[in-house]
Amino acid sequence: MSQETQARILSPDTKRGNRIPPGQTETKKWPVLHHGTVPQVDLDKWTFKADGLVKQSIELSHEEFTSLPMIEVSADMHCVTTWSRLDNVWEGVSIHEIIKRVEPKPEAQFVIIHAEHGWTTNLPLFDLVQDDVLFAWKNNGQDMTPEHGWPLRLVVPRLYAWKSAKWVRRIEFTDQDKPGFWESVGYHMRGNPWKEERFQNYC
Ligand SMILES: Nc1nc2c(c(=O)[nH]1)N[C@H]1C(S)=C(S)[C@@H](COP(=O)(O)O)O[C@H]1N2
Ligand SMILES: [Mo]
Repeated sequence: MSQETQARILSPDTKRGNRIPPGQTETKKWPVLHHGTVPQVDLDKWTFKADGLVKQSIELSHEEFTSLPMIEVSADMHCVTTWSRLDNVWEGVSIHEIIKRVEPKPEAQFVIIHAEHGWTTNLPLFDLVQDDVLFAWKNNGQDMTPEHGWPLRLVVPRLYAWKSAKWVRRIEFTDQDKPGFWESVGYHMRGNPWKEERFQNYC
């Protein structure tokens, strides 16, 4: 069973006077966007792993993961295809719960997020360890549908939403910034919507 919510966090970007980043348009709907098909997930076989350059790798069952302390984060969501959906309330497990269990080594400056079907995305460790980053299975009071990433999705509110991996299964801590799925076809290695970091600049 899930724990009671331990903390309510407001993503700092929700306090901006103008909450819509340059080139974005607000949508009230919640579009579904991803590469490939929605995975069929068997919760009995599902595991969450955190490994790589860490002091202690972990592997958790679905029951173990959803028994970790929960937080609630209010945050905006910005897709690089130009839609922004404001005021999402996400519920799940803070990134800090994972970080304190694995203890990344000092050389681990980047992470690769691994999702079902081998889909990946990369980001700097700095952006992952912010207080508004969580692994969520609820949005606005309800369990997410499989289309939106159930049973578990990463939410990194301050970067473009392609970093918020749906169907996440593993975090790999690395010392090199290796491009993930979209990054390897030209999307930005960081993806800050306020700087319009949509694509890499190739020389
Ligand atoms: N596993 C996986 N996660 C993914 C994607 C994907 O292709 N595969 N697409 C990303 C993109 S581009 C966006 S905008 C958001 C969309 O989330 P939503 O469908 O819940 O709105 O999921 C992100 N997470
Ligand atoms: Mo996106």
